[in-house]
Amino acid sequence: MDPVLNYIDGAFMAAQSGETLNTVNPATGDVITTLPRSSSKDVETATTAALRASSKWAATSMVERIQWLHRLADALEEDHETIARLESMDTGKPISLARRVDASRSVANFRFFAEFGEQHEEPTFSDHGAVNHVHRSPIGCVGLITPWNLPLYLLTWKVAPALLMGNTIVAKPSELSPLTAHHLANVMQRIGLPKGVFNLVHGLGPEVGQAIVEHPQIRGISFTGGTSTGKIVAATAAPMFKKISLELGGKNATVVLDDAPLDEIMDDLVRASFTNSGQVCLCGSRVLVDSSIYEDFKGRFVKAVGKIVIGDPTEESTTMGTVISKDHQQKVESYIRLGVEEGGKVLIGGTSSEAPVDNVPSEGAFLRPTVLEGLSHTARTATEEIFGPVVTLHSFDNEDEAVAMANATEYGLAGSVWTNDTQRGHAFGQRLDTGIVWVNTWLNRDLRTPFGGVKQSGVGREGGAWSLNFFSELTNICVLQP
Ligand code: TXE
Repeated sequence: MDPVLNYIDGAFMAAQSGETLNTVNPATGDVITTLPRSSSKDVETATTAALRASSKWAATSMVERIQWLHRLADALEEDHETIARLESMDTGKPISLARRVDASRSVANFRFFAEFGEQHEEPTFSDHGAVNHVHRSPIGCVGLITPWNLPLYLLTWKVAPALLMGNTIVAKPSELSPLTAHHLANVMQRIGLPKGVFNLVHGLGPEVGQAIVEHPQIRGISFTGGTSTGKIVAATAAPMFKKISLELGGKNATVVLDDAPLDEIMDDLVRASFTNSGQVCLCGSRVLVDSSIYEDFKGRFVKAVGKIVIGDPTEESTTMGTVISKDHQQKVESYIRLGVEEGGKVLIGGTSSEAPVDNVPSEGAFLRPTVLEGLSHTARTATEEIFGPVVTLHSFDNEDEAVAMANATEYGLAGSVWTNDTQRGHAFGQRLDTGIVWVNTWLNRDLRTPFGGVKQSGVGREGGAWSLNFFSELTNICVLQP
């Protein structure tokens, strides 16, 4: 495969240093291709290009920018299968998932913000003989830094509103999953998006990401990734008074109340626990079950987890592929071992040596879905983000105890509650210290809604008007009426 290159000022180029990194197929351990190991010099070149393009792009009308978003959605739609295959190869996720989630949502992100932009009207406020007009202008040049779990999905989730609001972009995808960002740059060039509006700089976080965050002329930073990295990003950006959006880690609770219809929800609960090998910040990694139904639930859940088809991500029948890398496989396995050390019992799965996946290369970062029970809800395994196919089961005796357990981590991103009574579920959801709660569903996404977390799960919200507000500056113009 051709090398991945930086995309700066409408042209593809290597890092000025000439240095490269390898991107690896996690299912085989094979090197797919190389990507630039860029530095602050490349970030400087990209930022200069973005600044040069800034005033002309800001002067385009919303109608023109909406047309560009539609063109991007159309182009990604044409490339849907290519994008799915690239994403699956780069991350080890099953091709079926890459089609259904990554490729489809990347198209939807551009389509949604185009349509949202068409419908959006700025409010006016009249009082004291005056009319107040809210005037929206771009931040200018923004930095977008994104992770490896949903590479194009999370990059386009930021690119679409940033462009809609008239900003120019310096983006940095994870060094572990550069392929689809590179494809997006190819699409940008193919459809003729004005040069300098979108720039892509590949490389290591502390070298390229850090350079973006600390660049004085990149005035807004939208970051999705780990909480520990988010702290570094925040510490750098805050004293520079940059706008900052942080979508970080999570340790989400799936709460099964005593009246939950177990016959109907098991597949959804497995999906909520193990989608993308548990590498979705919204996955439920702790399952809290009313003690009166715990044993019945446990048997059904373990049986349903046993039906997951683990294997070659290119096979249509595969429903779980690998985790992102051998390093991450080892991190996740260390938590499985910790879970046992902390008193947990493995009900299904285990480390790759204890529960090897059949008929896959040993170089592949495969891990079976693992369920542990018997752990305190305050154990490290039950409170630290693992970000892999590992779930802990816990029981509670009443709703107050379930709320206390669900809120007992330093994270606060998402949660779900399962019950026969939706009003009971809605009331329960209001007691969870999270940014998102699903009742009898999971990953049900209306893109107009606020998306984000509290505590160590981040700062700010993305989605609909929240994205427009992040990626623009507001001026209130008060006009005294004659
Ligand atoms: O995130 P990182 P990764 C969590 C999950 C996962 C952990 C690490 O726990 O195990 O984060 O995942 C760039 N300045 N989530 O490695 O390291 C980095 O190059 C600026 C939850 O993806 O935070 C990449 O492009 N940038 C999350 C991006 O930050 C830096 C989804 C994310 O990398 C940097 C993914 C620095 N100093 C992981 N260091 C979610 N909430 O969805 C790294 N980067």
